[in-house]
Amino acid sequence: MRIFSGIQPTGQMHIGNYLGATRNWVNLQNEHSCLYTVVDLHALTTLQNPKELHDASFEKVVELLAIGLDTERCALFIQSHVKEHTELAWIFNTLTPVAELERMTQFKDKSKKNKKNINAGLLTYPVLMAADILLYQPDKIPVGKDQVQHLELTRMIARKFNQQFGHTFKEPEVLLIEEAAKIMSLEDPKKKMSKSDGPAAYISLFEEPEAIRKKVSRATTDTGKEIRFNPAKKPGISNLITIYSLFAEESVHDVEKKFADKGYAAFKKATAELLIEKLEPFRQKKQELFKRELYIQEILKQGAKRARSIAETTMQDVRSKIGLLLPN
Ligand code: AQP
Repeated sequence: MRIFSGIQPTGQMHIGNYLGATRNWVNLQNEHSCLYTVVDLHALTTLQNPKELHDASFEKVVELLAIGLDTERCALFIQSHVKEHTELAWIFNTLTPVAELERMTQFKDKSKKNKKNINAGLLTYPVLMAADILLYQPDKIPVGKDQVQHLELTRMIARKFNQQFGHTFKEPEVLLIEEAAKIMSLEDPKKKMSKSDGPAAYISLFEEPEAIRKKVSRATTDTGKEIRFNPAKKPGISNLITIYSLFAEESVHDVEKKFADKGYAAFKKATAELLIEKLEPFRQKKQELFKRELYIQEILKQGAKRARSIAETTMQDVRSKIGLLLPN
């Protein structure tokens, strides 16, 4: 099976990104042919500071290696190193109805958050994402729930292209980790955990122990005092139970039982200590890897080479199918 996925170089990876998507990337590399990319061009829709984008792209690669991606077993590359992404995105732009893009939840959310810069890239983001994916003809895409709508659009674009120009693209399927598909904000547990809601909303995977203690202890909880999983009535505690259960690798039921006679304060303390223990190796590895710039550059060179070889084959087929006059 071929697996493909991407992550934006905006801010540090948080536990929502990890539990919902990137932890699965690490597991999948053992059994499948995996391509993973840091989508720097996507980040331009919200991050237009050259130094920040440059540094964040390098940092994201370091983070992915720190959590366990092994480039002997997967290809890791930077989106902009493979030019075919933008070429295919342009072609897909001409097939995608604007109305479909305007109804995307992420576009609506991000337009609200970026009122001063509602650029065309925010609207066409899912078209570039469709190009990222379809270039590699993957079977499955491991993502969090927030990306499912974009995946449906990707499948629609693939179908439309195939109908119009002859069968070219596979329709890839989404791969969700059901229990982790949507980790919620610590501040407002009715919203997904998101970097752009500010540092109190999320826990970075590389957060200092003291900050983890503070953030968990301040996490919004609900009325009552029982540790009971009920996302509708107790969204705050349920979110913490989910986080605890996934990091401890214990079922939700076992977590409820373990804390049955404890209050919120004791449960939060235990959750913070568990996170500190589980995240410490990532923090250390990240510090080590930061110093190995040449090694990282070599990894990215090899990753792009592997990605390009697949992307070029797809694009040759696409160019000829849509009737572009090919150079000699
Ligand atoms: N809260 C979440 N729960 C589960 N999965 C999540 N993902 C993101 N948030 C959650 C998944 O992480 C992968 C990488 O996502 P991204 O690079 O698109 O990051 P993002 O969605 O932009 O993350 P943020 O924090 O929400 O960033 P901002 O605030 O900048 O928009 C994807 O597979 C995503 O599903």
